[in-house]
Amino acid sequence: MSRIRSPKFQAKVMSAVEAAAFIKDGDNVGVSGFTGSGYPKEVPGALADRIKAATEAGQELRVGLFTGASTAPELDGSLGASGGTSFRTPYQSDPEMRKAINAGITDYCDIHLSHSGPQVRQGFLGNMDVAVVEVTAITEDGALIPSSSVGNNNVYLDCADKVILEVNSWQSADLEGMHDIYNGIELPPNNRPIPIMAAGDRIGETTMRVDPDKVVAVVETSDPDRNSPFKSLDDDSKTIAGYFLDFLNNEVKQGRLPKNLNPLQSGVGNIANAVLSGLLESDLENLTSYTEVIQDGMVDLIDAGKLTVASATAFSLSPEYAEKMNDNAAFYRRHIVLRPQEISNNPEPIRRMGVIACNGLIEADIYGNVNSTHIMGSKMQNGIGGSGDFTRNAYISCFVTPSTAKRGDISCIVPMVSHHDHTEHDVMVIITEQGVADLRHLAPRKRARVIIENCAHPDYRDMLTDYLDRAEKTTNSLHTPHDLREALSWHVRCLETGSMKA
Ligand code: 0RQ
Repeated sequence: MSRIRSPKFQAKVMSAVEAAAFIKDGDNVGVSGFTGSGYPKEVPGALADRIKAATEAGQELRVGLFTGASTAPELDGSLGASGGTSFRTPYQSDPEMRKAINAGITDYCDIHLSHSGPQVRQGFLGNMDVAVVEVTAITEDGALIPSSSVGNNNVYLDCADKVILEVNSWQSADLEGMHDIYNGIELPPNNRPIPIMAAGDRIGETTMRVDPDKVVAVVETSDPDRNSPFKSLDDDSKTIAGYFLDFLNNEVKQGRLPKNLNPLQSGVGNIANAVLSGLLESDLENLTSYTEVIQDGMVDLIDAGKLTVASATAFSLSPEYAEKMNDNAAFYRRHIVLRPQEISNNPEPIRRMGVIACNGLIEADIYGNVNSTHIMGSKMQNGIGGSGDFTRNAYISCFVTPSTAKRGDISCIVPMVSHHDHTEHDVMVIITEQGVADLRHLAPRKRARVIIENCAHPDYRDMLTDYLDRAEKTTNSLHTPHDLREALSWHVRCLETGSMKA
């Protein structure tokens, strides 16, 4: 059966090149795509070609690019390399886009994922000119069946003047029914409570709406999502996962968490995936997840019957698991709900359900402030993504990281973070392969000793202790002792010599 069941939409089928011609210089373009899934596969490449041709002809063709989160080489890669992206928001992780951002070619506005859709609705980010959204199918009456991510699609479809749809037959037709599209978000003062009481609650419709008169083009594709494989689990990741599990088990023992825990949120990356693998080997049962991405580890937990339901906005699967999802979507849709990111990352249900958040970091300081986004204070890595949405509102907020980076040359525990994303007020637990720092109920000077003792790598412990001792002396033990002359000399030393040890 055709994936485009509506004759009205069938009449708008055209090539990607023809569709991309609807995008003009200066347009803001809202595209689908979240952590390598559900992004348009054809139109961005055609747009990048137009940008290159325009540049060669001495003409200006630059666009503002709005997504759900990170995408893939066909989108962020090609548009980043083209030099034609004047603005980018929110999370990204593509090397070409990162290069354009750090070179100042692309203005990057690193917005919390839960804020990005609402800020478009509110008009804070300018007019939304064109939406380019991948869907699995279009029904007879013009409803859109989402694909492997929802992200901000509903927002871009609502707000854009023109809409281009990519219908992707690689996505499983059985994804139909997995999504929960809530259309109840209004602008203040008309907003209403979001009626989600448990991770698996369904409160909306399984399809997205679009005004058919706004749809200018429909493009067909059968290209797969480009998800990258996770690295095989190394010893440090396994150790970190073990510490996280011990911590959770102790919370259960102390009566601070129920036996099946509270809903879990798990960030992107290899360590987050390792943590999920650790849960697989644990005795924990009947787990739930209220998170933003479904990773391989979560699929394993569903298969093992340990995770009853996972709510997210997207898949973030290895190629092998993406195929598995495609083959078995009819089974998984009984356990997975994919929602718009203005719901999956919304502080209200996260706080109400007492989500346990677990995210990666670049560096943490001895007081528990966290930098998730910048290398050496200046170079953008990926962005804050959903880590702030979950960390600030979690029942228990955890960060997991190896204690060092760059083969041990850089300590991930530093005197003062070189960029602030999550403050000490939001960060409850830090875990490295060295151990766990439970910061709850600790005042700053005690936090510092615990973080150095339990989380810093032994190669850096003495240096950090020495810093703290001297800072206490210099300030006469004020509330949060810092020697401001010394604090950032760590990073300066590393910039000059390539190593903090030098
Ligand atoms: O550099 O790429 O040159 O090798 O930073 O580090 O170890 O690969 O990091 O994949 O675990 O991600 C914070 C980036 C960690 C991620 C971050 C260098 C390191 C490497 C990447 P290379 P790793 P991971 C839900 C939640 C924000 C968004 C978020 C992230 C590169 O977790 O993007 O949490 N978080 N969202 O060598 C200098 C240090 C360093 C360092 C690492 N201290 N100093 N370089 N690196 N630590 C999902 C979404 O929101 C969608």
